Amino acid sequence: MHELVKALDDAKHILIIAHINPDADSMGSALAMYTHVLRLHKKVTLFCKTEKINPALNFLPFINKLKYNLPSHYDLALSFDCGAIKRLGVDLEEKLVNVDHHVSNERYGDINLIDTTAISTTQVLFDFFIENDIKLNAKIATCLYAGLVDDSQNFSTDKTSERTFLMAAQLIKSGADNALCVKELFKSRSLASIRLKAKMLESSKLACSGKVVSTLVPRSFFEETGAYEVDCEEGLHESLELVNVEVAFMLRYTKDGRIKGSLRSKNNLNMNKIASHFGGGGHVHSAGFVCDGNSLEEIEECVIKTIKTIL
Ligand SMILES: [Mn+2]
Repeated sequence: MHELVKALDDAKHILIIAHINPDADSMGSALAMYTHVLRLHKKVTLFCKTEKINPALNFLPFINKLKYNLPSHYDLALSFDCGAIKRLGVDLEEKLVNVDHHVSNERYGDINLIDTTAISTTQVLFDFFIENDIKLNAKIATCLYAGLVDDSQNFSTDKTSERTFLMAAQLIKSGADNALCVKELFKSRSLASIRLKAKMLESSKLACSGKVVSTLVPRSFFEETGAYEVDCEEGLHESLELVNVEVAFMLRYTKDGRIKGSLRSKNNLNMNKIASHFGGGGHVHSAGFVCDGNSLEEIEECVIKTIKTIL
């Protein structure tokens, strides 16, 4: 029997955790497992440290069950899509299962279900369900599909492969709602988010003979537009589409005054390596970090210097 199947069998109260500022992959995989555990008639708690999650995720089944405080007792915890344990935002004492696909994963779990070749954490979980004859229902399929479609950017990233489409086909067959996922994750936006993107693109600068584009996002951009933090992702993705650009990065302040960097690349330029230089990590094409600095400009200079070493 798979060690995770046994752990789920043995547990009485299961804690399911999505990482800080969860995306559709983290929340989708967490909710797919949540839905499965409900079928096992076990006590289950869904937890995330972030209280204001991206409203685009509100369509996911059972998202209304999300709790922001840890239960006083549980005997098994599972984390989803979280490469570094500090991104869970809590200290855990019980047995921990780490389900993920980041190359930078720290293998912090008592059980580590990690496949760095998977395009999404929902793909890691999908494989686990299939290999262990765990039946998918429409709710589970939609949750898994949400992570797949979001991490592959609607089937457009370099990692998109036959395996991606085979999984998609099987999920659709099981009742996944493609139209709903695509509408909520890619085709719904606020005017505030479009105004934020305009400001971002206006302030973007090219470096390294046009191979690098950097965008600094001061707090005032959010205040002036009313956009959410998560809304700046799209401007970053679009800046990577510029001809000749191979690396796009963005810097902004976190709520506690630190500096958050997000890096995206083409041509297999390793962003995990750049992010790890600043104490972060992630994937080859997509990585991030949080560091301290006097200004966005100061960190921008350091990041460009570090990127130059791999161009
Ligand atoms: Mn992911």
